[in-house]
Amino acid sequence: MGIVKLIGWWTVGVFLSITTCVTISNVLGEEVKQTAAWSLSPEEQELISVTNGDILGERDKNGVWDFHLYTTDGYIEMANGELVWVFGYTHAKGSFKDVGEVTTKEQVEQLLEPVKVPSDPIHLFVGEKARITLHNTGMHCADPNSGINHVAHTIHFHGLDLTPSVDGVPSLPVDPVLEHKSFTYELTPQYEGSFMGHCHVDSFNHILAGMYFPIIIHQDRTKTAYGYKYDRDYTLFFSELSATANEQLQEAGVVHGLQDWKADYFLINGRTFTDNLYHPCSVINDPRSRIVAYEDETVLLRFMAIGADHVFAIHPHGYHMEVVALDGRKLKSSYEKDTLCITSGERIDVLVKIPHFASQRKCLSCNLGAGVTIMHDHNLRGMVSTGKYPLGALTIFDVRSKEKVAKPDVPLTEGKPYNPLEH
Ligand SMILES: [Cu+2]
Repeated sequence: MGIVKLIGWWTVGVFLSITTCVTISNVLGEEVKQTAAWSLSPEEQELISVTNGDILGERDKNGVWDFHLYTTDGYIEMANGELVWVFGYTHAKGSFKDVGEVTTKEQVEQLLEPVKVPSDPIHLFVGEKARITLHNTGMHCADPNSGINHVAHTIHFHGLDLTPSVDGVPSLPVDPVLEHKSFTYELTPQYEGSFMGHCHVDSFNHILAGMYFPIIIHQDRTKTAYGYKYDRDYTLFFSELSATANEQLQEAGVVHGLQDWKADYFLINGRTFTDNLYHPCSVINDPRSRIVAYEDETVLLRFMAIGADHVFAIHPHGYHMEVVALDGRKLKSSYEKDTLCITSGERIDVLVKIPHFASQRKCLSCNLGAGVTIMHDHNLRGMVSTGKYPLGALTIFDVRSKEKVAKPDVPLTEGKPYNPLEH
């Protein structure tokens, strides 16, 4: 009962009757369309399956992976309708290609994807060299008199064991990337695992304003991590965001009383849950964050977190998680948890084994059948954004029965014709 109280009976009902039928099919349809639009080669298509649909860098004739990241600012829309000014990394539309130096707001809008928090993951491979070029396009939506204009940025590759020249700490020994300048970081990953990139200039303000992204390093082209096989792979980045502090940076360039910094939003992959299940900005309408899996499958979840002081306590209903790696290193022996604390800078990789459910019962918050269960921050501060509950770090396991896949010609009991995009 306590579980149901957490999100309310109304939400339970709507979950079961609407979400899995309508909203999810729309999102999956969009994913397929997007992949088609990229016109990928068969090899690239295979890699996209390893990266769970995330786009890859370009590969030059010597096999070196090439990424071009651009720093810029802009607005992200939250599920409560608020537009929050952020700055962070982005890339060319639909790719990590080099589109030259970008210096004006018009060029940003024409050539680059809108800024996201966190920005898109970078996928690398062990032993394969990567060149990551950072371009600083400047700020384009800040007050002309704000001190945030013209600031420099870097990329710190958090968790990678690298030489100081590519460590991204300003002037140790490489100067940060000034406005309208660029710098190329070259590295060859040694270890597979889950890592993150973030700016290291004025770190408190730049990171918390939005300058961070996941880095996933694969051992090979198969769906394995740390020697474990998995069927599906989700990266869930938990973070804090203060619209109030960001607004002060946008207007003045300094945050007044930094010791009182407080998160207005607690995010999973840049979004909050909201009781409007149709809202396109909700965490469960993000295919990167809604955990879709079928019976008998093994799901790899890569948790990572960044923030000022919040400790997220990740709690999935209906499943225990097998912790297989901490901070990008395989554990000598795995262990099981159903509540996992994670704080700024940490990465925790877990496997969730979805049982073969004998029944077709749909159930919220129990493991009696395929269906929807929630996973949320049990440190309940993280379930309250802008003073409202449950506007916070909550997503769902959307577990589907294999029976429906095995019999595509049999209409579902709801009377709808079978649509592979829906199931
Ligand atoms: Cu920066």
